Amino acid sequence: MGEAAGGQPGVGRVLVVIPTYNEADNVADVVVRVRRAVPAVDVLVADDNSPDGTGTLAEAMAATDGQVHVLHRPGKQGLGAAYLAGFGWARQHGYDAVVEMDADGSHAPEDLPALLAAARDADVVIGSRWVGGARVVNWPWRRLLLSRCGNLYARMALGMPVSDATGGFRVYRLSALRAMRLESVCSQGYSFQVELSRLAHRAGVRIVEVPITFAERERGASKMSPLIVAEALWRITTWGLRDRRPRRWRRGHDRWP
Ligand SMILES: Nc1nc2c(ncn2[C@@H]2O[C@H](COP(=O)(O)OP(=O)(O)OP(=O)(O)O)[C@@H](O)[C@H]2O)c(=O)[nH]1
Ligand SMILES: [Mg+2]
Repeated sequence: MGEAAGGQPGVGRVLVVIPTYNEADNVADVVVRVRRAVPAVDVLVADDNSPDGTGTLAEAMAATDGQVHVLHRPGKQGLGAAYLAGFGWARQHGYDAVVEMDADGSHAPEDLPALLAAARDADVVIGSRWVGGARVVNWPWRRLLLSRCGNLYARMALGMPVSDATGGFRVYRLSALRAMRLESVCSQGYSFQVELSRLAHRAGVRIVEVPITFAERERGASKMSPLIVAEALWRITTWGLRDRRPRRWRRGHDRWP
């Protein structure tokens, strides 16, 4: 696996997992920028058989760069399923940490060195839009409001000291993912990020937030939908109610580890 064999100091071998669905206009740019920003990391594009040929483009990059890999999945199954498959691939291939990152340019690969530096003293690093020093560029006010309110609700309902529980630019140590018991994960859309924040908090792993510059996607179509927002609201409410119940009422996998 090329330079990645040596890995990141204090973190080990890192795999950047980039889920894609119809990101033909973005995938090459983001992969090149990741490889340039941190040459030692490997990249896995987890593509859900995008009709626009994103998977084929990623395959072409993999053919010329031994640190780029592609996981072809049979069809669109949601962000959560693509990430779980990517995490499984990382475990099988002996990585020590995974990075979650969108393909649409919203997450700047140039912020990756700061996230990986923070991972030296943490199990989970969240690239945060809502801590001091962060910037959100070109987001319409409706999206800003949705993100601020969604995060406020998640923090209150779940009692988590996390400012950006919905953000999808993160580093997880594999040891943390093991402690978080991902077998119980049920989210399809971006409530996946909230669900993993909750599992990390409950597992008691070290979580730190690092400010990032987040930008609105410039090319390609968003996969955000009212259904995804509804799923997040519904799940956060359910988890919040469940977490408040006395421990003896909870079913098996919901007990504290
Ligand atoms: N493999 C896979 N990737 C997906 C799926 N849905 C979304 N993605 C990818 O997940 C990342 C985030 O999706 P976006 O559409 O940008 O969603 P978002 O960032 O919440 O919404 P915007 O702010 O509107 O961009 C992108 O890289 C998408 O291509 C899916 O079903 N399967
Ligand atoms: Mg996006």
